[in-house]
Amino acid sequence: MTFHILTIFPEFFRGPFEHGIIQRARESGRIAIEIHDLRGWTRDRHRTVDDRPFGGGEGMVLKPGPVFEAVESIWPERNPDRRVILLSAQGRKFDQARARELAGASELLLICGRYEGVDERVAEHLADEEISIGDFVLSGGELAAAVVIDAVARLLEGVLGNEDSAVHESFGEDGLLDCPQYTRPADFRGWKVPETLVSGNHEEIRKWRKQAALEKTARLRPDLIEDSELRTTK
Ligand code: 9D3
Repeated sequence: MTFHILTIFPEFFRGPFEHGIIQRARESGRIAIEIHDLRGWTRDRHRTVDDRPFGGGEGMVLKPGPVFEAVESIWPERNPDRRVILLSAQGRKFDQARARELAGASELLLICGRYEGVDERVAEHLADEEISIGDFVLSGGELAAAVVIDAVARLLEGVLGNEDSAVHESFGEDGLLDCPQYTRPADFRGWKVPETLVSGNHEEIRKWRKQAALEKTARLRPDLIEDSELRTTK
């Protein structure tokens, strides 16, 4: 899959995709990430990408012109497998289900919002969807774009090694968090690894893990328990 990022901070992405699983996926050609500088589609001497909001108010708004021209030149032809996503604080909240859906596209183009916002005509007439990564305020869409790309890329065929299948992750099959994990030493500063895990009894280990996952989910993410009960009783 090819991911395109449209941003006024192309240097921002020097770091995030140059490590680990994403780096390996790029090297093997399973994914490509192209960074596009929005200022490349401005026409004035100052390469202006923002302007004051109609109706007054604080801050600046990303102008529609350069954004439309950029998308239309990156993709002269649109088709349903090429999805344009606007990252904005007003978007629909991103989750694993949305990541799975986006993983079905052939190419994604992520527009990173900045300033106080993006001219609404981008959301209405250019983007296929508007996505937020959660209910907190970021300074722009760049970190959010990196989050979306990471979550989508690891769902693609061949991106994860087979010892690490995406099917078995939290928010996978049962909608619960993963069970707690431990490694050596078995006694660290007097805190011991649960007896069952070192017992070698695989049936007991399986039961312990299921129970521990349930307890941890109930404690940290009660919302997930309610959702999974809703699913199983319907
Ligand atoms: C809270 C009122 N406004 C800020 C003074 C609105 C606002 C505008 C622009 C808040 C954040 C931003 C910049 N954020 C993003 O572009 C953004 C974002 C986010 O802030 N939170 C979660 N996901 C995303 S995706 C893009």
